[in-house]
Amino acid sequence: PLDLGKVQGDILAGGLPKKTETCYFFRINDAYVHEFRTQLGKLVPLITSTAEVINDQRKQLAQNKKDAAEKKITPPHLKLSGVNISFSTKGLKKMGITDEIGDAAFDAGMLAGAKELGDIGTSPSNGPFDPDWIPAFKQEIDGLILITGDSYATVAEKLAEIEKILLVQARNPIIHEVIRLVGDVRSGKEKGHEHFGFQDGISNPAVTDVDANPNPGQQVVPQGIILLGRPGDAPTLGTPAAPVTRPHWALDGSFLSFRYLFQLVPEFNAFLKNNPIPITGLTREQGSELLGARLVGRWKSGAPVDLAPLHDDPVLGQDPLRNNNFHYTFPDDQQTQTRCPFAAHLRKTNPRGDLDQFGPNALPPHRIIRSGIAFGPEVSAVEAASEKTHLPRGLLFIAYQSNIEQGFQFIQQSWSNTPKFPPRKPANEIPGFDPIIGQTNDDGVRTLSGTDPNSQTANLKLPKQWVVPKGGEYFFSPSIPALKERFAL
Ligand code: N7H
Repeated sequence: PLDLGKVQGDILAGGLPKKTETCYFFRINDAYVHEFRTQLGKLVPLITSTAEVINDQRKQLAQNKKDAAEKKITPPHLKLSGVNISFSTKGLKKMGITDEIGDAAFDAGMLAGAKELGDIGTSPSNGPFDPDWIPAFKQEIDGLILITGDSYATVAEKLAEIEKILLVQARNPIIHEVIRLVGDVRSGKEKGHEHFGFQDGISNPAVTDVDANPNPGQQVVPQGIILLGRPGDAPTLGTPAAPVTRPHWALDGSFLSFRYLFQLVPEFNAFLKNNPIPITGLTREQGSELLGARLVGRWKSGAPVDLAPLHDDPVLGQDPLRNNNFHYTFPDDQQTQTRCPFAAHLRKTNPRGDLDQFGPNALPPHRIIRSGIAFGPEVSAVEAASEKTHLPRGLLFIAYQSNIEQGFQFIQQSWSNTPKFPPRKPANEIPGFDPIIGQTNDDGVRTLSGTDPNSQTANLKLPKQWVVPKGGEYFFSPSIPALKERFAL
């Protein structure tokens, strides 16, 4: 049976505790690969397991109860932190770990697949597609260390310990920092909301025998959808007749898809302002708010439009017993877009009942566990007034899955970027692009249909992008025993 003490802590059960998170991308110094592997053994005790995460969650709950009982106005927060480590295909090769892991997308790396992901870029006649990414993500990145915590001080302390072990400040450092990205949970009433203003982190699948009490409507997936080597895991290489078997050290690891996504918030807000949905009884402002909700599939509070089609319902948005209990199967939603556009971000990335016609096994392989965090400052008064982004902000997107082609890559390419998806719709109806992350790097224009419930076949023309990918990579997050016994020397 699965031992949660062996699985890295960001993957399951809600992930590492994070008010702030540092993503530290590194390259192993070519001359010190052996030293890296010996020092890795000293790093392992710092790695946080899922069992520790669950324990910390219990502590936090108990503390909250105590604070409430003592009526503390500003309770002292618990000092919580977490560390995880993962490796790119380049990192594994560099360490001499060359067994076939069984995932073609991982082996190729994200840069090689950027064109197929729809990222914007140029195609020089004499070379490969060159996406508009920042230079750091076009360099060799061997690994990613995630450091999370309740404060910058806690993260800085942990990072200093790690840098000491890897001699980062020494004359001959064992690793080089390629880039460091810092994400922060937004504050005040925007806590837990991403930068467009919507509550995030509501819907992740539950995992068999890990999440004991799934919420109503929350899909339960076999462990192998997220963890390699567990029931339900299916490598992408090999054939059904001759399947690839994972190396023993892959057991209980997971692939981490990282995307550095900028969000054009003032531009998004201006579009909503200029295109309110005209509904009798709604003000222009309410019409704009409704458009935002129908593009995402949830209101800013988290309330799903499938359950709250015309007005936000913040109580529903915050109620875990109800806010995932919908399937796009109301009679007025199966063949129409009365409640939710077919191409809304939520419906594209988890079509729920739209795939019922293909049986119960159609959806689970495409579920991922999202564990990202917002980065960048709040929109300034100048940006809001000029309706133009000046300061970088967005999402450090992290998703876990056992199969990248079926997980992140499939959702982005075959669903969000594919106008004819999802399939349950009237003949000839084209749902269009996922308005949040759907993208195309040919000259195509992005549209989606059904934003206006009273004019469902009308197509709304969208700007080229509101979410701009600036980099990313695929990593493998090994089990803690694998780190000790196979990766460290
Ligand atoms: Fe998305 N957003 O603010 O619009 N996402 N997402 N996402 N996303 C979700 O239900 C957002 C991105 C998924 O189970 C919510 O937990 C933004 C990528 C999936 O019903 C919101 C960005 C991919 C779900 C957003 C972004 C996905 C989901 C509602 C980029 C995969 C669960 C919160 C900057 C390729 C769907 C919730 C379900 C939910 C937003 C990226 C996938 C508000 C701004 C790249 C599977």
